[in-house]
Amino acid sequence: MHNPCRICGGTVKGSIDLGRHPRGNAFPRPGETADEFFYRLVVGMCDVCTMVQLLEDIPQEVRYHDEYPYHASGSAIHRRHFEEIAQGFLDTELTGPDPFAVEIGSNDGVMLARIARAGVRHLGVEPSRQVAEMSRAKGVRVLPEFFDEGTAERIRAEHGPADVMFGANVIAHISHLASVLRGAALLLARTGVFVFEEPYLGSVVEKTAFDILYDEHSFVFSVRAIQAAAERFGLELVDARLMEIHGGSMRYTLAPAGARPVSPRVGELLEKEAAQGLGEHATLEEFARRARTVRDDLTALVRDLHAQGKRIVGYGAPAKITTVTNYCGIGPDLIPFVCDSTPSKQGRLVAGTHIPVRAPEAFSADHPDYALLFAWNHAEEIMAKEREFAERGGRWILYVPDVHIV
Ligand code: DWN
Ligand code: ZN
Repeated sequence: MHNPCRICGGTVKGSIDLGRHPRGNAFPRPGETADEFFYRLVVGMCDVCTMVQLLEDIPQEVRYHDEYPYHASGSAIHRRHFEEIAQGFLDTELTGPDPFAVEIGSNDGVMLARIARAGVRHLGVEPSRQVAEMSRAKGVRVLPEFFDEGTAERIRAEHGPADVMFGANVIAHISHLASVLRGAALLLARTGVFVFEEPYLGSVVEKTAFDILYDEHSFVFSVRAIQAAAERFGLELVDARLMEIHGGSMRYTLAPAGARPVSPRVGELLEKEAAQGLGEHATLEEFARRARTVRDDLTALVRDLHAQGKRIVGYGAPAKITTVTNYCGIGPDLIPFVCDSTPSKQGRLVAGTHIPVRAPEAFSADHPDYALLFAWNHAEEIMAKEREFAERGGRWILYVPDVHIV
């Protein structure tokens, strides 16, 4: 399978083929599974600019519908993370006479609420109605649209240039990334910055985190690919920092070309990426082989425990659960339910495999023998919350970076 690159037109060769999958965040209601949408989950790298991308693109209106169920403020660690980001902007970038901040995909307003409380001009650009309403309730101003260069032009005409543009776990979701970058170049003040953080290819490869691959992640960014993409649209990558959040994300800072000094971190990370072979097809092919091993090991373990009469339930229903359960063929026969703290996911089913999602009380009311941790990036927070489970002899099953029991 080959496609033209969405950024530079080069050739993208499909190196990772995980087969047919439903949408990661579909979470259908029972009785709504008859005509689920499936696509072929194939990921590859551009042979010119090295951007890693999905070969089949799912229309954005299908993905970010009115009932988009993911709430960015669903974890205490995430809430703190986004409040710190907002405070950082208030302290360093939003200090001029009448500063203006724009967030692309502002979700439930977890970041912008802090900026709104400080009385700073801001605008969230968020097409999913329910989460946009949640942010309005926090005093956040929202434009209910998808961001592209047309939106950028209109925002600039109405509000003037932006001192800060921000996006978290959203920029890599936008298949018209070229238009987003053109829009950023249009909307940013000469002294402004465009900061975004997204799951990092280096961490995904290092951890064999194949479950980060699903319809929403049109791209998996690397420093090298972002530097090249920024350059094409009059922007420059001036900083990049690796963070633990979401199992390994990179925070990129772009500025108008030549406007800011470039941090030495950028060069250091580029060297590290070259040593890791991140720009090579062979690295993705090796990743695909390791993903198959994880699948075989996890399926064997779950089947074996089930055959021994052990009760296993799932913990956390992140979008990632859709990839891993569909890829491994794990359904309600092996895992009767998965618990998740997000009210909009409870009472629904994991797309494709139809494992029911229940409230966390279902877990604590009747502790199983094993809990398969799908929200592995929140392991610390969840294991601390569910200490009693382990104290009573319960064991956690993890599959990142390989299958193991703790
Ligand atoms: O790009 C995206 C990223 C990176 O975030 C989005 N497309 C959506 C989202 O992906 P995800 O769904 O994999 O995100 P999380 O944060 O790993 O999801 C964690 C899930 O676990 C949530 O549904 C909430 C749940 N949870 C829980 O039930 N109890 C989380 C915590 C911390 C808990 O204590
Ligand atoms: Zn390319």
